[in-house]
Amino acid sequence: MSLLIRGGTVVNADQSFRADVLCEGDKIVAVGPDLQAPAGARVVEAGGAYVMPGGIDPHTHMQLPFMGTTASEDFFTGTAAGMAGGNTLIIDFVIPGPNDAPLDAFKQWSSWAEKSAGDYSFHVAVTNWNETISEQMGVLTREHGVNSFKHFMAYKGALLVEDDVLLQSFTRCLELGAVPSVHAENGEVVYLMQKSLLAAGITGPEGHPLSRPSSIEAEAAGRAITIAGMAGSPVYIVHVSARETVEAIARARAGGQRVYGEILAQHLLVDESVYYDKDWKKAAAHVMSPPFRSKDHQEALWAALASGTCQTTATDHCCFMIEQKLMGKDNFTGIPNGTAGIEDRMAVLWSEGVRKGRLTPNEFVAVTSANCAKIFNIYPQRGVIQPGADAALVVWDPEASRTISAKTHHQKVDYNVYEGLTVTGIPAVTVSGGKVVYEKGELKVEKGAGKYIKRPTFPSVVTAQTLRNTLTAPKGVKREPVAAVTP
Ligand code: URQ
Ligand code: ZN
Ligand code: ZN
Repeated sequence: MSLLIRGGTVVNADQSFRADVLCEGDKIVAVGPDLQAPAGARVVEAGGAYVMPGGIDPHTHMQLPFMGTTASEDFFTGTAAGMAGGNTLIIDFVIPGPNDAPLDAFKQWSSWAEKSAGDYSFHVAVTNWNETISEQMGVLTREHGVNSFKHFMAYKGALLVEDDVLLQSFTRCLELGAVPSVHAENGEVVYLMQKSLLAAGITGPEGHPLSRPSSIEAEAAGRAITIAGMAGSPVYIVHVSARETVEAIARARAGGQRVYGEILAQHLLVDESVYYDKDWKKAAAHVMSPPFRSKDHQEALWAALASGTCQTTATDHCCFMIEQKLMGKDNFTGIPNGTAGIEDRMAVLWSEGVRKGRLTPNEFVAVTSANCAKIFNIYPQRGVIQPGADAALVVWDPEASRTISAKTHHQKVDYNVYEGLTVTGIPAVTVSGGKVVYEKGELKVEKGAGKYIKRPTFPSVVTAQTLRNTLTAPKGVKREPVAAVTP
């Protein structure tokens, strides 16, 4: 099946140029001016719109079992909603329980993901430490195309791992050529803060941000960066939400450490005032971790993207219906943490970022697709429009507008943190697997059409770091054996 996207302007992270794009099967085969459409080809007239690599969302949790319930969005509806927003790949999280074997959990998530409409990949969480886990991390990298492992420093009693696990797992990641990532919040302090807030009678959603201020995110991020420095591994900080965390990453990067930062589109626009809404349901709908912060953090996050201190954007798409949020109606610590965003991330970033001069169109491609592809080692298969790349792209209409609402979105959740926001710059056509899966506002998806995308490990990072470690290792001192002290 041939597909010719004609008359558009290709926008990659490094350059923009007028060109047609020809796809054969699930690959881009030609990019250039005045391409001929093969007989029987489907032709999409881009009419001057932008042709960009499909978005990659490196942080989603489809149908995640969490806090006594299960996220309402599944792999079919979630990947479909993402493609309605121009996103053509998710990297979701396999999260074994502390006593589960990672391989068993990987098989479980893989079976859930078989229904995906769009392409998917998996990070695997390390929620405990022992020989089996270390060994199975190797099997996951060698046999299953996993090259990234997640560590929660939050959620005491559920997912939290201590510093000793971080050091051992980061060291193992370096050995394997894999990227360790962290959810950086000091879970011990959060736990105690939650208890004292409840004891003081604060049980509403406003207790959530009060229990996890930006300082305990920055502290945990700094700790993870220090431990990665000891291990000699890279480290990827997910959902950076605070100015202090951006500063910690900038300091480490200035010192030559391989530290990456991810920013959620929600944290760029939504602020902590939502938690003080008189309507409990509206306040609870916004409970996620890290929480939404005061507005002054938002400029630091935009600057982090424009300056390259943080490289990727994501959504942490983890949906719970209002009915589920009511589990915490008498105690904010019972409100399942998570919000939606996969359908709106790219339009929000274009409308609030590019149109307001915070990002160039090329930087937009970098932070929504190319940088993620590079960090997780699937570039140029993904993240660029060029021959040989996957035919996973979006025809972007920079002048079209829509108003975001839970009443019209494709996400399986009954509220939207961007409710009522009008965005300018939206997908006209989304292509996945070389097929048109979204056009004229309509999804044309097929359950199970999504493919699992393997991500190879990074031997180069290992070699470079090992070399640096040996070069900087202190020389040993030759000493005479010390005679035992005679009593
Ligand atoms: O912490 C996460 O990333 C998961 C459990 C989603 N929930 C959230 O509040 N971010
Ligand atoms: Zn998290
Ligand atoms: Zn998450």
